[in-house]
Amino acid sequence: MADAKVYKNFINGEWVDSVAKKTFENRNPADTRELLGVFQASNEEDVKRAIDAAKEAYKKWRLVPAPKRGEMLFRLGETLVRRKEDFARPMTQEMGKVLKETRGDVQEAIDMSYYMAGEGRRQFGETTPSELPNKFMMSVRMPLGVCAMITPWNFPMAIPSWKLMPALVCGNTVVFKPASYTPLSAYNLVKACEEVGIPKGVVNFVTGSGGAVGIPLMKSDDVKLVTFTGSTAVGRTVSEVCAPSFKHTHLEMGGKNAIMVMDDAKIDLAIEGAVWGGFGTTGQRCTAASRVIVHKKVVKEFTDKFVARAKALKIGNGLDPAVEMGPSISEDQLNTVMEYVEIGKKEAKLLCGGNRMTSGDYKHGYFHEPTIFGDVDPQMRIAQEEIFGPVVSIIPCDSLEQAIDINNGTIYGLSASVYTQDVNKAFQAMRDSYTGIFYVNASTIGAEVHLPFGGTNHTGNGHREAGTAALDVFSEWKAIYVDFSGKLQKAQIDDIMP
Ligand code: UN1
Repeated sequence: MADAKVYKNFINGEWVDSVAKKTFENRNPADTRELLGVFQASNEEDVKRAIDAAKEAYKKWRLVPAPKRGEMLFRLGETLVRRKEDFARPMTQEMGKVLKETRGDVQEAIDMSYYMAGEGRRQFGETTPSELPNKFMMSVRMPLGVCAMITPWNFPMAIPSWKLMPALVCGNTVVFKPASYTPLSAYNLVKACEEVGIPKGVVNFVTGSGGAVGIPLMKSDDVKLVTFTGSTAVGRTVSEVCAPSFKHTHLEMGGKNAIMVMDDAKIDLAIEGAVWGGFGTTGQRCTAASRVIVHKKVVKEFTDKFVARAKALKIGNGLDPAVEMGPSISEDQLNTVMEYVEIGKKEAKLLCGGNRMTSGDYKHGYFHEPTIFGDVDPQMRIAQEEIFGPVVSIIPCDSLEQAIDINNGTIYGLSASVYTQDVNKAFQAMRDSYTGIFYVNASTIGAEVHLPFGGTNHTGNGHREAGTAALDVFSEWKAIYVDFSGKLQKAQIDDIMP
């Protein structure tokens, strides 16, 4: 601990210690002997200072022309491109996912920077004819003010960027509380904002727990919007704490996503998708494919090949280029995985995996074998509840209609996919799956930044991030009427027909 780097909060353009001078450690989940840094365990007073700074900075930032704000985001994108490798490696160290994936995570932040930079010159409103003569009508987007961002550890730079870039281009200022497991990637993003000259107070960064930092953000009258990505349980708290003041909330929560494999599917392709969707990011994506619904005619072939692939996956430290799957993020998360494996063993048939890995170097990390259950009934707990780990359930089905019913039969609705060669079936599945994202002949993961991202039911609260949909979260519409007739005109009342 003596020589670990100490990282500070960023408030009003200054790097500062937390008021209480308390800190917490950031360790590598693949090898907990490795201490990556020490971060500020902030409290309500730190939060207040950050909000005050953001409120003050908002006065000027909202008046900076949007194309100029966009240019700053473009420069931020350029910086992230240059530093991609510098940011991907520490992300693998603090989060555990393999280097290819952390490069992708930084890339998603780059994509979002460039995309939202362009919105600096769009943010289109509408003009429309008035029912009265000599009257002009238009709608414009206006910023909200101070936005609080509470972000998860599974996409330590990508998800913050989904929130930060649209918030900034719309003219808001932000207080950013990152997940305590991945504060280093968040720090790197904020540092890049500082480097490209985003004015002081526009982006503030406060690390610490949900209780000490998150709750005061949600309760502050000066915060206009809380944007949160994380578990459905915490999302409910955000919703409840923000409700009394009618604060805007944007919530992205759990998923229990399914791949549907029809009897005419290209089975090997579907297996590639199931391996990537189920075990990529160690199953720790809200878009992970934790259910595979397979037509009975092909379920045996699919299962045999899928299990063989899972058993062959190379597990380890994500910095090793040969490794395909890293650890779980924490002891707690690993315990959750192991509890669900125990539940699964009672409910269904364990086909492979099922154990924590403790031999050799594994014993210093939170590693778990890729695990597959077969003959799973759609109502079983392992098929209903989000596990957020490398555990996949195979659910046999008789038809596309039944597969779609099973797909729709959870409390979530983020992402789903179908593998079929029949265009009619593909369109039917696209239409009838009640999810925010749908794929044909691809896995449940791989959303790009320029289409809306989010889900139905308990996955979200009706909002979407990314794409132009994000602008609807981070701005409010203002309808403007300009009467240049020089006289009182009454809408809905004056009869102007000759
Ligand atoms: C998440 O799962 O939390 O589509 C985000 C994907 C990624 C983003 C995932 N582009 O899987």
